Amino acid sequence: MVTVLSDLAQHVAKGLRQTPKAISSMYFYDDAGSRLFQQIMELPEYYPTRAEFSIFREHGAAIVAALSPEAGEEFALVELGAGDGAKTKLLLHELLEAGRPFTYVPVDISEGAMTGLVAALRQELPELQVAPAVSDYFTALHQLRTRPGSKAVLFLGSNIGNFHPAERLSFLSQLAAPLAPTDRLLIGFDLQKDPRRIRAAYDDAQGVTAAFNLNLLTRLNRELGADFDLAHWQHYTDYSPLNGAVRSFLVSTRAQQVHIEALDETFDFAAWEVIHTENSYKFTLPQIEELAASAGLRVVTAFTDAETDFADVVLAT
Ligand code: AVJ
Repeated sequence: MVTVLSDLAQHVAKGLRQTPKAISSMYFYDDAGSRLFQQIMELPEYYPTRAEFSIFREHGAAIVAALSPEAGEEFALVELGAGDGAKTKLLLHELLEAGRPFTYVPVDISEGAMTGLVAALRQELPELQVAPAVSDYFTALHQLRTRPGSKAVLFLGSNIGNFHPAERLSFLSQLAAPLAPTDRLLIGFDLQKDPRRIRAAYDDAQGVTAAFNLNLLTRLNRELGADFDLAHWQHYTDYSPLNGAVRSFLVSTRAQQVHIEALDETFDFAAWEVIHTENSYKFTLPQIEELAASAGLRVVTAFTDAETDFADVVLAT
């Protein structure tokens, strides 16, 4: 019998056969995961969203001016990983007020998040032209290459922090490749700061981040017929100021076996063995400059909040 395995099944098979075991944070975002991330953004410990909000409130007009082509030419505002688009709405308001002709192209991997965003935009900004796409980043990059006309690409919220350093550069180079000289890229970077604040942002007191991480196992149970018993798994996270990486893990609190029906395979977990589920890198401003230069991009302008917790950087080829 030939079985066609889903992307998720193939990824999990590979990730759980390797040492250390790992599953990509991309798979956090089923509809429940997207809703949990929206709750994370409201947490007192999770400062990045509020910091980026404050940058957009303070510098929205300057950001919009740096993003849109001068001649009043029609352009596409493409947002990768749009989520609930809450922060982007500030920029959309600014662009509409400035009378810039554009179409908003939100891209997100979660169908539920996209449906919610489109409905909210219809309501709040009925004059806005929206062309949504439900896809992962790689499909989105492909569509970007084939999209004619001027564009500005948004990659906010420190989503870039999820990439390993090597993948980060290759992703950024691929983002840069289809850009014409007047096109722009706006990227949000979480900055290195008090390590205790960073760690707390990924291990909140209410346990919402734990629920977000553990939801990955619920997803595998539902979508792949796995039998993870959530009573024997824990969320754990650490931050290293040496490389700026927050790493998140699911910890097996006892020796156990997990069967995954879709793979027809049983996996062994030793007591305290982990599944590495996420990296969230934090940056310094010199690192951002260096990254941009390596990808063949120049920094047009960079905006930070008053506490220098976060940076939104406008880049061009
Ligand atoms: C959506 C990738 C920006 O890394 O800060 C939040 C996801 N993970 N808490 C981040 C996340 C745990 C978030 N990003």
